[in-house]
Amino acid sequence: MTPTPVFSLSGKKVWVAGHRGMVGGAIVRRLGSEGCDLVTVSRDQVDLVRQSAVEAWLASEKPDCIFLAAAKVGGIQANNTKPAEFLYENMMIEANIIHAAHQVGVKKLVFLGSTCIYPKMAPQPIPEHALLTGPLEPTNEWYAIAKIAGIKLCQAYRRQYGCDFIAAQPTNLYGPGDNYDLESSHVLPALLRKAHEAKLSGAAELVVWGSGNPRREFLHVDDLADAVVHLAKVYSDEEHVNVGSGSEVTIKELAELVCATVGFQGSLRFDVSKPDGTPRKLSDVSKLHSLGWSQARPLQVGLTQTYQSAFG
Ligand code: GFB
Repeated sequence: MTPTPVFSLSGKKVWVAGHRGMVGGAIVRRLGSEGCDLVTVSRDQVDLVRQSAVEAWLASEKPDCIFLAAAKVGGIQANNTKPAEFLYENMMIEANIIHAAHQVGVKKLVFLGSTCIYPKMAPQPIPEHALLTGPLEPTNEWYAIAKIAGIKLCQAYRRQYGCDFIAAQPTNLYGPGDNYDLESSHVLPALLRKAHEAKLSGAAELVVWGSGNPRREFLHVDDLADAVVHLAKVYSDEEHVNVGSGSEVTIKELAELVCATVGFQGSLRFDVSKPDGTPRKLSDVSKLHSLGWSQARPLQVGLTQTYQSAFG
């Protein structure tokens, strides 16, 4: 059963922070059917890491609602090798926006986190209350700490000032607008590109980082956008909400699925000099389902759409 809406987007001024990114871009597309007045701003105009720039922008625009999708993001290698950038930029962006949103009286803010906020050895599927119950996965603890701070900022501003700020935790995402750079990307776009290029060059094998044993859950970014717009309308509480598909595959299974989708018939070679990262992170999505959202498309469907739009 869909809960009664607590916030209407219709006719509201809505700022999507991070609209050039994969997530922000998907939220902009999704908001196209909500009848709201959408505003965006480029990095050249407002550097979100600078507090004075963010305060001036929000004081002049005074949006009713913000989707906070702006972030420094990357795959396992980028996270592992640029800890300062991932910690500093993400903390600054979210602190600047959340504090200024409170100052100008923003009525609803949706903060986007990540499932890497959970302990490395969290129970599976991971319930929301597993947050801060154990040590983090070292390859992405910098990003995770920043995202945990973002959740806590939403909670603190709600407690102290009564702000209707909520947090959603997306699982591993893919889809239009993804990063296909092999050093800094996530696994799914990396494997799509590697398989495509291997097919074109007639290569005999494709290199997969790590052992292939870690398990990951994947959600198409348009499904994520639909879920967070739904949460903006129906959810208003302190606890963050997991947003995932509820199903997982091993990296080896993902690589096989990608090869079948692309039509690459060579073999897989596992490069164990590369890190595996967290062994498993499957979201417990029962809270999201109880709030009336469970529309995730199957991985095979989303993978085929993504391959066709990126390389077709
Ligand atoms: O997607 P990914 O980079 O990030 O890697 P995480 C997931 C798994 O895929 C790891 C393996 O076990 C990688 O070793 N993998 C195999 C590959 N081949 C490749 C490849 O060619 N490229 C990449 N990138 N991986 C990220 C976090 O963790 O998840 C972020 O670092 C964020 O902070 C994001 O939370 C959602 O899933 O390990």
